[in-house]
Amino acid sequence: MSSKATDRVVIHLDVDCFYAQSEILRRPWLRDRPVGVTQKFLVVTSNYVARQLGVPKMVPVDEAKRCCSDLVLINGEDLTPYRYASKLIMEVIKRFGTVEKRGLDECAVDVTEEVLKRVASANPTSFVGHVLGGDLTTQATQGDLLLMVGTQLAAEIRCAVEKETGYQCSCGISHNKMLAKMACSLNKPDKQTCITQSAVNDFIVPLPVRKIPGVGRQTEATLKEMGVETMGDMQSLTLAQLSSKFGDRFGNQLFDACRGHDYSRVQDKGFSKSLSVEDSFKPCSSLDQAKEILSCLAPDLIARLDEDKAETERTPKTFTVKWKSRGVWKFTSTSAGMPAELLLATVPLGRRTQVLVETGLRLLSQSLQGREFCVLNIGATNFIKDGSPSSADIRSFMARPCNTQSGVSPTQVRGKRQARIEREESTHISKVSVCIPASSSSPTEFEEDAEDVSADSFKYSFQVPGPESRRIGLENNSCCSQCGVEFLDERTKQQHLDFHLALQLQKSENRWLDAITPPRKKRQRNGTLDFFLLK
Ligand code: DCP
Ligand code: MG
Ligand code: MG
Repeated sequence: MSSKATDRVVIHLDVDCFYAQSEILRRPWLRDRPVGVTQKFLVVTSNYVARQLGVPKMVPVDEAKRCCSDLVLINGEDLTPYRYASKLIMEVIKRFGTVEKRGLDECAVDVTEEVLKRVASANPTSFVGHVLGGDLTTQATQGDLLLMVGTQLAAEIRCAVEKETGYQCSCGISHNKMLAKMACSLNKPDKQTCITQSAVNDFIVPLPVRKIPGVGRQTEATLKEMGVETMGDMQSLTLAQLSSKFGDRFGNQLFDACRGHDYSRVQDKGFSKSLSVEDSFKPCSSLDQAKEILSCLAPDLIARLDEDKAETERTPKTFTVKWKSRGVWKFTSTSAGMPAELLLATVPLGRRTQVLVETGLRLLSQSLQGREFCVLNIGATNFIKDGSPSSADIRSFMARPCNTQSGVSPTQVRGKRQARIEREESTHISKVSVCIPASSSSPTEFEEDAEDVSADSFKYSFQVPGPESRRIGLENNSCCSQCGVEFLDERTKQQHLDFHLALQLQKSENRWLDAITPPRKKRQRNGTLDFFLLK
């Protein structure tokens, strides 16, 4: 056995009956009663009292009620409290090592560093919790000693999580992510299990291949054709056989996995690359039904986008809609530029929902072409980090749409940049005038055609065709000429064009600053652009 296989300690944590615990923590009087959490017609999870009375996870509500007439059912369709709890729990766990989140209620933690420190200072002699691996008192290997300390740490983590958040969870401890996860589910709730290296093979041989991460129905079916149903069966296949069937990468992974090896590191993968919400329902094909479903999903996605924004300070650039038909495993995916209004917390929820539904319907009408669908997923992806001077300024610009009549007159503010946007009624051309005073001077009045780069202040102006000028014939001209984004209506069109206006403004200013600012001072230029919008 290579030392690489046993030199790390990984703990997998999974919260016990997560949604049910969350509901019970908010209603302590339900603690000893059987509780099921429902989404639509399903009990998605049940507490352990209910499980003992025969109500497992993921059963139809009717069936659950038949098993246990006393079952207290709580609607769990609003995921907000669970997401919040998840965040709190993960924060606690992060103190103990590198955390890889693997779902709302579970994660892997690499605790090797802390374990090595502790092993160096005191010789461990016993495990905490359940252990697979026979009598270790006489012949503990170096790997077993590491795992012993790992089990102590696991107990500490579980204790900290419960003390600080109220949630009980179970843990698996082993030398890699795959084994730790498998160990975790062996004893629940509020327990922990360690799989030592000497126990790995006996443990793994009878397991069905589906237990291997990445093995889904399709791979399972292919393996079955090859006469392989268990991990033990798979051990009889050569690396060449597996690679020729599944490709080098997956073939290698399978070859290792059926021997209990998993060399993938625990990685903090940061924030998820996409956010989405999903619903399944009876097959339907009409756009009216799609509209109804989209309207239900929209507030949830919007809430998640707002939460994500608050937590991660990033902005998604792409809006996605995916759907699939009954009996089909793969989603059909379609996407569009993220409508700016959808992301603005200052826009009323009703309006944001409307924008989302309209965008979703437009995508679906092109993609569905009358076909039936029974799962719909809407989401956001292509996140970019906020905080660069330009995006921050564009944000504030967009928060004050240009079509407001309540523009503020430019005031003589020392040291602040000012921009003035004037809409010419007759030509529908907007003129943007910018004045950037040097710190020693007050801004002077804007001048006609100012293009004067003086030492005291900088003034320039440029013209952009205003939204008004493009209003003529929206049907024929419903795409942005600058980036191709489609406009849904006049309002989104105007907002989008204002976005380009702000971008142009910022670019011009940056170009100028780059030209005139000595390198030492360049970094200081991320002040706020003040927009004084005149009509
Ligand atoms: N969940 C869901 N739909 C699924 C699977 C899970 O809504 N198909 C939700 C409900 C669970 C939560 O995710 O509470 C966590 O999933 P787990 O599989 O970890 O299940 P539990 O935490 O409920 O129970 P356990 O004690 O077995 O971990
Ligand atoms: Mg769980
Ligand atoms: Mg889980």
